[in-house]
Amino acid sequence: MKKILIIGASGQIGSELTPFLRNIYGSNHVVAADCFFPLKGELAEGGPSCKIDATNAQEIADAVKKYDIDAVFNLAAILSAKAEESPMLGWNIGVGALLNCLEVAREFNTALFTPSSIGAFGPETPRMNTPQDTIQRPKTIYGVTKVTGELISDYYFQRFGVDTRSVRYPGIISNVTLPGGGTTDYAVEIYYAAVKGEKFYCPLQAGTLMDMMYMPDALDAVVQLMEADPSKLKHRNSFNIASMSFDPEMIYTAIRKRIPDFVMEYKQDEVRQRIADSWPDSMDDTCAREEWGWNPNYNLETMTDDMIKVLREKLK
Ligand code: VAH
Repeated sequence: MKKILIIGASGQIGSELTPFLRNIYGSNHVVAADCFFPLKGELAEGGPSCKIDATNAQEIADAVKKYDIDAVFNLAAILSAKAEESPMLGWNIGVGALLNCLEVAREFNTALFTPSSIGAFGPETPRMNTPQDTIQRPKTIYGVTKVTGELISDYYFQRFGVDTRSVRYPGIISNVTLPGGGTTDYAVEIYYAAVKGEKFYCPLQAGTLMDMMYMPDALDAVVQLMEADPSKLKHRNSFNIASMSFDPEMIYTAIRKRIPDFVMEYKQDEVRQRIADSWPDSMDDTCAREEWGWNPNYNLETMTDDMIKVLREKLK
């Protein structure tokens, strides 16, 4: 990869992936794009940026030509809980933007990364040690867009040779952008409440296990996969990747070890609970480890140390 375009740069992943890739590939080699424009802070000041509405294929094509792009990161999506409020918006962004990116990648011979998610699985999927290749019948529009995305991206690879690659992200925990309508976002909100000294009302019930991942590992995964030797890839869209699995009680306990007076109560959110109950408890990521060397660094304890340290600095 030499010249990279990040679509959806101001989202949860994009806002950290952009500076991360600029550090590796050079500030002027990573173009940050979003429909919310102008961008702010480091996204705008740290390198080139442009306005792209990912549902407009011409805007994507114009940027690929203007900046001589050889790799596109399509991060445009409406997250799971929010998409249930507007299913057609979830579909139009999740699939419409991807189809535009696939056509541009085919025409201009760029590589294309589009994240999938544990949301691509459903209640019929084996919950523990979810296999790489298994049944996928998600019950959310978000999950339907992710399965569609995986299938159409594999098709563009097989039919047109487009270099499409993807990972099934667990819930990503980060300390830069505030949560945006995801089912796993309670695991971000809880740290903010704890550091601010506020009681936290958890929207999911005890025992709701889900795969989770700290943002630094999520960023490493993207570069490792996109830089992987294509001849070693038996899969492409999309790899299971996992690092930790926890429920609300486990993260609450980890935080109270560091902030003993932190209090959490349960206040169930029906929509998020229904979604979380349909997702795996833990995924098997052997294929990612064997095919491109996936190997996460963070666990619940080390992530909690870092989240509290960074948020104490950020919120003081
Ligand atoms: C969501 N954070 O909750 C996203 C993610 C695995 C979950 O896709 O919708």
